[in-house]
Amino acid sequence: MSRAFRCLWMLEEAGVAYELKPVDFAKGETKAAEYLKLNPNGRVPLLVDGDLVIWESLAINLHIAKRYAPQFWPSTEDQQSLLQMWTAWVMGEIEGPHDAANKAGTDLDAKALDRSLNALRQTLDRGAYILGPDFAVADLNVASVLLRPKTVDVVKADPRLQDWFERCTSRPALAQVFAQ
Ligand SMILES: N[C@@H](CCC(=O)N[C@@H](CS)C(=O)NCC(=O)O)C(=O)O
Repeated sequence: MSRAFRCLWMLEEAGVAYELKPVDFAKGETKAAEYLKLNPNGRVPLLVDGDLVIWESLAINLHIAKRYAPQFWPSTEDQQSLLQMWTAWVMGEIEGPHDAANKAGTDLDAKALDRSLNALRQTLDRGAYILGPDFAVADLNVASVLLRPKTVDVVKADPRLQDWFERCTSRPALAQVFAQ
């Protein structure tokens, strides 16, 4: 029940073997000295992959896709730049206001969210998925941020967005994560 599910989803899509080490932030385990050495932000998720220690859920996903799942990684530099754009967009435009509303204990501004989602509508007018005809890490990153209680209703209110969202979130790899 944390943003770690995003990375588990990516790992399942990639079909790569991994070991899940639960860290209970409610019990302060992310603020323990040993954990802070790995992630000075004191947050989950965190991935250790050989010598690489990487945090930030969506950056972790870019790493997993790039290293282990070429089928989900864009083949051209331009597409890779667009992938970075969508990842930055969903963090700044969608997750940022969501977290701010959570912290303030207020409702999310659904109208503002709906306006932000115009960017997604526009790109989905051109293809079945964000960067083209196939599901890829851009879709996983964007859908996984939208898969939050306050945003999901706004997404599902629009049939075009809902169709893409359902295709992403009904993937067996995500079901596998929730079955764990
Ligand atoms: N931008 C970070 C946010 C990480 C984050 O806020 N994680 C939460 C759990 S979903 C956490 O560890 N909270 C514990 C805390 O802030 O003390 C990411 O996407 O990885």
